Amino acid sequence: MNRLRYATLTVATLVGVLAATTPASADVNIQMGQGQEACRAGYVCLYDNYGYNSGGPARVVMLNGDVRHLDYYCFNDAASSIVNHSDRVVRVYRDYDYKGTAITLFPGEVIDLNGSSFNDQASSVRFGV
Ligand SMILES: [Ca+2]
Repeated sequence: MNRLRYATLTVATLVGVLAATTPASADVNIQMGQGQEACRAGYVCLYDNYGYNSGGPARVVMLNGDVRHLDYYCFNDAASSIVNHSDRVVRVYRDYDYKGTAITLFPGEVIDLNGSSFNDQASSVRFGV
C-alpha cells in the first residue's frame, strides 16, 4: 500500500467515525398523504387530520430527529394523528422546546388524537426520552 492510498483510507475512516458520533440533524419532509402506510420506515409522522388523514390526502410531516418547534414547518398546533414508524421512543410535547405535557409513542405505536385534549396542540418532538 503506498503512502497516498493509506492517507486516503485514514481520512475516510475518520469521516466515518465523525459521522457515527455526531448527532445527525433532523431530516424533515412535508408532503400530502393519507393512511398509516404513508409514513416511511424510520420516521415519525404527524398528520394534519384525524384518522391519519382519513378524509383524504392532507399534510403529513415526516421526521427522524428532534424538532424544537413545529412552527419551523408551519405545523404548530396542527397534529391530529401520529404514527411512529421509527425504532425509537418519541415524545410529542404540547409546547415548544420540549416543554409542557407530552404523549409518548413507542416504536410501531400510533395514536389518533380525534376528540383528545391533545388534538391540534403538538409543538415539539423529541426522540429517545
Ligand atoms: Ca389538525
